[in-house]
Amino acid sequence: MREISKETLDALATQAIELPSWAFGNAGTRFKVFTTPGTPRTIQEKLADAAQVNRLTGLAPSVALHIPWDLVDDYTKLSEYAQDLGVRLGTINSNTFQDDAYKFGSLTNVDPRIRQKAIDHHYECIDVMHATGSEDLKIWLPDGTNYPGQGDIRGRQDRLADSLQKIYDRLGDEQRLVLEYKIFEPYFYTMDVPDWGTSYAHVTALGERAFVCLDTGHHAPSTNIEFIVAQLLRLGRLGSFDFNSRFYADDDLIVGSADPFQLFRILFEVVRGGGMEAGSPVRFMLDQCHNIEDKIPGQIRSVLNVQEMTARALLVDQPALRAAQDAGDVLAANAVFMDAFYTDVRPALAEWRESRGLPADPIAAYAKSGYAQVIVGERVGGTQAGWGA
Ligand code: LRH
Ligand code: MN
Ligand code: MN
Repeated sequence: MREISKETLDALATQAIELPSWAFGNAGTRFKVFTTPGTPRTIQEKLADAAQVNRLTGLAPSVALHIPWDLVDDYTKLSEYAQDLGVRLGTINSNTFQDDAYKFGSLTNVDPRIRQKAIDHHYECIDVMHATGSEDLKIWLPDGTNYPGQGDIRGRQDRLADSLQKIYDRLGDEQRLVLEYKIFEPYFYTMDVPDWGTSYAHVTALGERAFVCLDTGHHAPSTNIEFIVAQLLRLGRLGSFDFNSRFYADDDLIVGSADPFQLFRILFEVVRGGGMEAGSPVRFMLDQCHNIEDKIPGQIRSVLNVQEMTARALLVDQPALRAAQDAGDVLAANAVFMDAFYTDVRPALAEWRESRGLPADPIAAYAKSGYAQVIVGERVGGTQAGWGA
């Protein structure tokens, strides 16, 4: 068993995991969306719930917004509201997947007026970022085709490059563009940004402040995600993670629930590639939906899963690993790696949390806090937020 060193705890103390505002609404599947009593009706209520996660874990100081799901008149005021709750507004996610105009594409559309409409939407997102002080504009592009021959694959890439450049050029000096990829869905033959290579090609063409976003649910089954992490870190273009778990497709389940070992392997490459170091461009975010489980404890469980696997990744004895690798000692190298993975860090982390004035068991503390009962009592009337509002 390896001890958790002071350096490991210091590294963990700097970890921040952004929460998605949409995780607090009723969402999770294209089939039955089960409602939960106490679900937020407004972005302010979503922020209040997110603040509970941060208060109990110390791990989630910011909340990502989706525009227009989280539309308000005054984002400066919303930002102040968040600050009063002890959190801040983070990544602004654009949305071109709910508008009739985008049936045949948004930033890739053959019609220049529709492309301009999509570009203008991103300009509005950048305005929001100026008001909120957000650093990242995240673009997940829903564009694609369903049938061979339906669209000109090459032409769509050319139009995409042109649209992205117009958006990138509008960013402030401190702002970044993060381009998320996804293998399929909503289209099933081609997606215009289906993989990390396509995202990488576009972001490198744009400039230094453009990065790739890796959503862990957006790959073909059995893709070696940690390899992609290592490569993007090596190239200096890994901008952010959307963490979640999947068994089949884009399942958006609690991160680390389906395959904790994969999360460990990913976080090991993050550590190995300097992604935990000060000044690293890598940001952690959750992108999850909670359909059958309670949302606030679901988010608490998620950030703790990331923290626990990061602790295990930091525990890998890197000099011993390197020595075994260099000596060609396959089994010794694997043993060093597995030793860290099998180390139960939970008791040590619970103690450490208490030493920092946090509850040893944040999920139990949430259950005891009575917050769930308060929001169930208070949030009556109005319309509960769902995926999309
Ligand atoms: C697309 C996606 C993307 C969206 C979010 C709601 O599947 O992962 O990040 O913004 O879901
Ligand atoms: Mn995502
Ligand atoms: Mn997704």
